[in-house]
Amino acid sequence: MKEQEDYIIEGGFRHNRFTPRSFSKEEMLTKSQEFYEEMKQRKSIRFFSDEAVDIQIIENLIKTAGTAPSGANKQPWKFCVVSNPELKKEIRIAAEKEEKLSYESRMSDRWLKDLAPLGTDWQKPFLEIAPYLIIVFKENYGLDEAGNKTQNYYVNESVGLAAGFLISAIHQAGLVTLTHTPSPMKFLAKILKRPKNESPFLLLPVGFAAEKTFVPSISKKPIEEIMISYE
Ligand code: IYR
Repeated sequence: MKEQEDYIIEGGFRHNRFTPRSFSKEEMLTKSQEFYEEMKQRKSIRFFSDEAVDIQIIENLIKTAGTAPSGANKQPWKFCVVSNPELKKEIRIAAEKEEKLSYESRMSDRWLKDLAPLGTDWQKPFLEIAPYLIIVFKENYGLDEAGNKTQNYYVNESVGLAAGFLISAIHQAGLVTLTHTPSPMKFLAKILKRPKNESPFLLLPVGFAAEKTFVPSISKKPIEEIMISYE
């Protein structure tokens, strides 16, 4: 019997043999159903407990986010993991300053009305209470060792995908989060001393929900509304 090659060379570049995972039709149906059942339990949580979380879990979550696809595999993301209480406090103060202005004068009446069912306001105590804040940064361009600019591609799409992987991993690990976007959020780059090629993308407090947490009674659109079939 001829040995299968582990890799080939295509256009001068190595391509490794891909070993597909193989499941029966029944297993695939069960797995897809179970994954859906698991993911539909995910809720955005705004009330956190201060219970500690093992940093190894956080590292696994970020490794998972780092497996996301990205334009030309540039992986134009950075994940700042903040557990330092002084830094968390500084972030809370800066975020609440912007959010207060937004809620009181920058957001339209229509926007405030759309947000009403979520029960949000400018106060963000979770920024100090959650054991970790993961601040996702996008790299608008890269910098090589010599400090020269390199090109990144589809940066928003790529970082959005990585953030989706991260949120799914957080949920799968039994933790909770909130996709928080203080606006404007330039203060995060300053507080965290990020280089000029990076801008803040999303802030995720990560931890456990506070005891007796309530979440908005909102629902997701049914399949008929989101899937359009072309047979
Ligand atoms: N950034 C604000 C406001 C806000 C905006 C949207 I759109 C939301 O879905 C939720 C909140 C805040 O974090 O409160």
